[in-house]
Amino acid sequence: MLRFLTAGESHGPELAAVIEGVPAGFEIDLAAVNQDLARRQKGYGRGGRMLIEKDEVRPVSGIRFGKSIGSPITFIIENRDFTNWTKRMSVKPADWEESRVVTRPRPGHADLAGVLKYNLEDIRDVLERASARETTARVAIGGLAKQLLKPFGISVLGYVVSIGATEAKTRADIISLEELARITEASQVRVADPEAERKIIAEIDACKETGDTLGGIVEVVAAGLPVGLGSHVQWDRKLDARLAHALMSLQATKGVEFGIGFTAGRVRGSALHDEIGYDEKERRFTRHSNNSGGTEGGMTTGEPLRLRVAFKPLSTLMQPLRSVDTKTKREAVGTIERSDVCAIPAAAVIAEAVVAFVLADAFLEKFGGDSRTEIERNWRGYLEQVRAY
Ligand code: EPS
Repeated sequence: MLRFLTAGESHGPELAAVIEGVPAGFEIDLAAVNQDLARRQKGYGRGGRMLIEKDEVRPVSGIRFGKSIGSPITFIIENRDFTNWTKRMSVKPADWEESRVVTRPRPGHADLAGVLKYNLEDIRDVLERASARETTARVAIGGLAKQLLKPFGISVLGYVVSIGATEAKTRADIISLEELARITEASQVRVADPEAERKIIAEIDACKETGDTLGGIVEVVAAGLPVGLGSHVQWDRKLDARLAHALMSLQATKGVEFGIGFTAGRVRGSALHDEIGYDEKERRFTRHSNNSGGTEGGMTTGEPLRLRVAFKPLSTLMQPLRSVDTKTKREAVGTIERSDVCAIPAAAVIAEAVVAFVLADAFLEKFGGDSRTEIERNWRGYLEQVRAY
């Protein structure tokens, strides 16, 4: 239903995103999209690049007078850093310089597999696109997706659970997503736990000192979902599978888990499954727990969606690991590129965006129509059908 493509190199002139399948009649708040882009730029542990960039979308199609018109929406985002890279990222053959060619692949990066696969001499041809700079476009797309969900009472939030070995309290006592959003937004590392925040900042400083990097785990929660998004009938329609696919496509992702995740493989069924109840007043089925993370049979249960994503530490180390020069085949160390020590606070915003996109896609699939009015009619009718069941 909803699909997108992104394009652009990290140090090229611009990034682009084309989003197809946005129905007509949705108010598009560009300031909210830009706010998400600003959230992605924040976070303790970022390198010098974020001081150069000020990410903002330039919409060039699909929106008129503040509303979607049903045609593809295109966002352009400028790479301000390009002015420092005009020669190195030039499209002109005459600008090629042998001394600029990158030949020392970084362990953990797309560098080596990329040059071998595409038969390229310069690792830069691979690293520019493999770069997590691309996630800027995905956050803009997610920002748009959130605006398709918001009128139907669906909200999505990403925050940090752990960085390195330090785990933050997840604050199960905070029940409203708005409150959790406010608290994690105020944190330099997007956690809801000041004690953990202090430890994490100290750990990031220690890693910076030794030229090392840090990974972490983020959690995404979505509230307000109706029962029945996704489907049990076919492998590629299962919502959790679609979410895992989208999340695993993020740079540096190593794992995704739903609800209690891998722990599900270590406990008995009686301790795991979420027992069912019924609220007579509200006329709705309820659950006594949410260990599933809000999906069963590849469909939403109507409980909040809760998932976690593990990201490995960044592969650009200022104290580089052993590698081999692809030209000389002699032992060398990985290339040093300017980079971040830790990008996990940004990863939380990115994972949130990716989840919002998949949910918007599943929502449109269920209630599909060409206009907001049509979707709203289908949505109301379905909610009444479920209540009357
Ligand atoms: C990245 C390397 C760094 C990061 C970049 C991702 O860029 P640079 O080499 O220009 O300093 O800052 O992330 C972003 C630019 C961004 O917007 O998130 C990498 O190699 O993946």
